[in-house]
Amino acid sequence: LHRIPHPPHRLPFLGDVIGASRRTPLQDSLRHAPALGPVFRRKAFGKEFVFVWGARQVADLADETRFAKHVGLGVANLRPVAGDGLFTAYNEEPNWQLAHDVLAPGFSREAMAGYHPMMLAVAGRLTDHWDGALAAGRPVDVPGDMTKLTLETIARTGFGHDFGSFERDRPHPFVTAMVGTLGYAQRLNTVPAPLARHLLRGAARRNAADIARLDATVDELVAERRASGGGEGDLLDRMLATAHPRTGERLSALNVRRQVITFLVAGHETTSGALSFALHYLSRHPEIAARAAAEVDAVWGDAARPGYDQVAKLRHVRRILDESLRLWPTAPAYAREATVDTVLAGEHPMRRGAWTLVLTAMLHRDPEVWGADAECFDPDRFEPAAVRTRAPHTFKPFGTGARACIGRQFALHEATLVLGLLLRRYRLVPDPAYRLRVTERLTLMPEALRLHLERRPTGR
Ligand code: MNH
Repeated sequence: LHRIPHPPHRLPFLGDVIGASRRTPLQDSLRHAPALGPVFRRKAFGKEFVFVWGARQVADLADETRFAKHVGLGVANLRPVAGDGLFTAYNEEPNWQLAHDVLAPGFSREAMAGYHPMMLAVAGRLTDHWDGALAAGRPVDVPGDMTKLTLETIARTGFGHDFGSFERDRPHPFVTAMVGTLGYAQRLNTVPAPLARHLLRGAARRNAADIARLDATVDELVAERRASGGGEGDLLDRMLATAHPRTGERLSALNVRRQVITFLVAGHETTSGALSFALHYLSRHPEIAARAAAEVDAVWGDAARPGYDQVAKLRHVRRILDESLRLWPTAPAYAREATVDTVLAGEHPMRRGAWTLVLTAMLHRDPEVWGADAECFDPDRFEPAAVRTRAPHTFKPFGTGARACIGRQFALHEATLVLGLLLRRYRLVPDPAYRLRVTERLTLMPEALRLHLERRPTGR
């Protein structure tokens, strides 16, 4: 460990806190990374972590015979919220494999095609809302509206539930509680453990109230479904009624509660951020937006309701999403632990159980992988020919291995569909004074992003 570089000016006890901010721990790490190199450590607020972002080292960490997901830091802090739900379960917890096997068919191609009409309907609520803003000459609140959209999408497709997000002036209490628990989980990382109980006493009380609110929302939604008897064939039906194909085992009532919270949170916050960053970049690159809009016109024609198969054909729109997730992977890091005594990338000895954080956001900006213009937005990096020549494991917005994102196709279908609809209908006009600032609450979101809209004359 002592051979791994760390920032200069380390203070006794407090560590590397000079220039560190509790509100932006990830962006601080990005600032330190280039000078410290592909493997470095930071000590702040009583804790020391090792970060990895070099392509060679990240590729080695993807070896599932020696490494696995580590439930630590932000993820571990969410255990009181999400328990042994899929995202926060320990690898060896039996409910992980059980829930994974029961829920995986809910993300098959057929299942996704089944969600498509509902996704379209929710997107229609968004364009109604945006048409209203356009008519009134008001700018739209991009992150706020994308959060409404993605929450409604996962709630309706997965659970047959309507939060009424677009009818509300203020976020649904479920969203406020969720934002509260994510923020709290992040703050726990920035307070030395022995002091946390004292420093965060008030916040801990609010967090308990937030968790109670999440539980109550979910219990209500489950009770509704039990009363109606199901038959929707959605995620909730699978959770309540599907037995494991081999063992016949079912999810317990308590575990169902954990899974519903997990999917409602994991299923919308990151997709909302991805869409928001994409819309920011599109507003700043009108030539890229025009090219993508032309693709939508060509592929969709003037079909009022694009079909499921017409979404994956938007290759350029999809590359815009990939490029946004490269610069701002909205889940900006993931943790890996050694499952055997081993040596990372032939250099760093790790004992079984030792762990490290993969800084995806930095991996995605490594000039050795992405070139000298790595900081620039350029969707052509994801042209097939360019992808083929890049080393494997250099683009990891959805994590890696057995514990990688189960909702990847869901998110990409939803986001491509929505970007397609928006690009076809509107021209996005940025506020020239806006400078991108990024809010961190475990996930990333562009702060206070507002855009003006114009109707595209040819667009539907
Ligand atoms: Mn998602 C795991 C990123 C959308 C449900 N997700 C992960 C991981 C990353 C991730 C990274 C791995 C974390 C880790 O290793 O600790 N997820 C994203 C991003 C988007 C996203 C960037 C959108 C863009 N995720 C979604 C959607 C859903 C979802 C949509 C559900 C509908 N994700 C999950 C679940 C897990 C997960 C569940 C945990 C999977 C497991 O461990 O088995």
